[in-house]
Amino acid sequence: MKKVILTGFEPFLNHEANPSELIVSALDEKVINGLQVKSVVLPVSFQRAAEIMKKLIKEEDPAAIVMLGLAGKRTAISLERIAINVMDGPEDNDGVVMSDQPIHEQGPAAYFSTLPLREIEAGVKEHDSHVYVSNTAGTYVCNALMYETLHELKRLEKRVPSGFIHIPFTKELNEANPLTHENLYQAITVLLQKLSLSIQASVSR
Ligand code: PCA
Repeated sequence: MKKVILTGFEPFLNHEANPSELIVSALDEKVINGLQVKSVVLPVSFQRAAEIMKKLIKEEDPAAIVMLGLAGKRTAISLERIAINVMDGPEDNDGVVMSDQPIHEQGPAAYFSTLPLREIEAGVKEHDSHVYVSNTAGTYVCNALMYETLHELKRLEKRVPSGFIHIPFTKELNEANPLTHENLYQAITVLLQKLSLSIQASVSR
């Protein structure tokens, strides 16, 4: 069966929980439209997250990669369009601080997501309006993971749809927010359904 790698992140900085960890854990081993979910919770580490992802790509031979992370200041699901070649931000969970560093010295300025973003957006919107295509994944570990993943897939000439989705804190974790854990679980399920349909369509073309 075709496999999708679904990653989330551990808590970081002063956050007690990371909703991306909770969502990917709840979806582990589910089969969605013939796509088997392999969930992995990554450390919020510039170095280790990328290393684990490269190992997963090699060992799991995925048909798609969907990475989730928390954007604590946002209230909607952000389908990230682009990852840029910059690391900058607060210290990661290894205590490492990156300031205006390139991820790959000789790498391109940016990579675009290869997920069918508009199809996913339309699918999720049928259930919930809190979703949009975002033009910045920031410059912290999430952006770096997206960049490293797309860079590695390019290096291996592996054409599998891959990209990053930022999710907000659930209502359970921040009462002011509109989306509950159940809402986010449903939205990511719809996203995986759309992705599976898009993979099937590209195989039969
Ligand atoms: N969000 C952070 C890193 C881990 C996470 O869940 C980010 O947006 O970079």
